[in-house]
Amino acid sequence: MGVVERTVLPKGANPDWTIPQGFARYSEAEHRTWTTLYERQAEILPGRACDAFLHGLEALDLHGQGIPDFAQLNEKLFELTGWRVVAVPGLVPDAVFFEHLANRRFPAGNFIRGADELDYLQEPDIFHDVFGHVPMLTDPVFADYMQAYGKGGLRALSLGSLANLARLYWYTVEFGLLETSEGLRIYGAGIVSSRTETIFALASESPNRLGFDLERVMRTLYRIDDFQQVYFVIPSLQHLLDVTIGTDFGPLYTKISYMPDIPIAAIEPGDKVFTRGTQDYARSGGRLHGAA
Ligand code: HBI
Ligand code: FE
Repeated sequence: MGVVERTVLPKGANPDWTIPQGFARYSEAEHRTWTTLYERQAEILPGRACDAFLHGLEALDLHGQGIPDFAQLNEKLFELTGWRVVAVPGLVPDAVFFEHLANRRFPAGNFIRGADELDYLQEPDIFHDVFGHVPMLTDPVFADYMQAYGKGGLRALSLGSLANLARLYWYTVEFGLLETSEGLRIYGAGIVSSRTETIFALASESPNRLGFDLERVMRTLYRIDDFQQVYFVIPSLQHLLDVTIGTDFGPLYTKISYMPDIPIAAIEPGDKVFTRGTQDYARSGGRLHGAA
């Protein structure tokens, strides 16, 4: 995730960093912020988000009347795929994060962004985590993928190859696109929870859009401070699961450790190119220069 992760267990947190959600403590203003963010996304996601995401949103009844109560949310989510959302104070150490995923628990920040920073925040808040990530966990294939990713993360930590695996998370779970018969659709949480990047990721001529390849993605650098300069496209959620389950990551980590990282905007000879981007947005200075 790139932002500075806390390493000292916060006061009052459990050893696995979970805390009570504190649902009763949310103010009217915080509930209103959720509803505002939800309504903005609900308006633009049909035709842009993939079916699995839209079905998940419906199934979990994240209707937008304020911040969801995890207790109610978990009854529906657990019924569907055995996943639960657990409240945490923010970013948790990688080992803690992977341990939760490996056990079908999704760690979600319990705080929500301020009304003055609706469009962009560095650290994931409850809207990014719950609206962005949780609907996809209602899809059985993606639910299996996220658990496999968690198990892989624990292994990557033991092999010292976390950076490569973090790129896989970044270019799929956070910023992934899916190829469908109606065109490209969004499944990445970082895109689907952002009004501006939801538009940019599918419509802008600036970024590259390339076919997903596990080794390619794990060698590709990423940025955390602005829209992505490349999006990777999977042919199906099943493909992502099959590739992750079917790969022995040990030898792959070793192989790519001898290879150079791939620059963010590069197009490599073996790439399947959906969009050869102009990179105009990044070149013009991106978010910091008001371009979009
Ligand atoms: N902690 N709460 C939380 N949410 C994340 O998405 C998260 C995290 N810790 C580490 C992390 N993500 C990434 O660094 C790993 O996916 C690599
Ligand atoms: Fe996220």
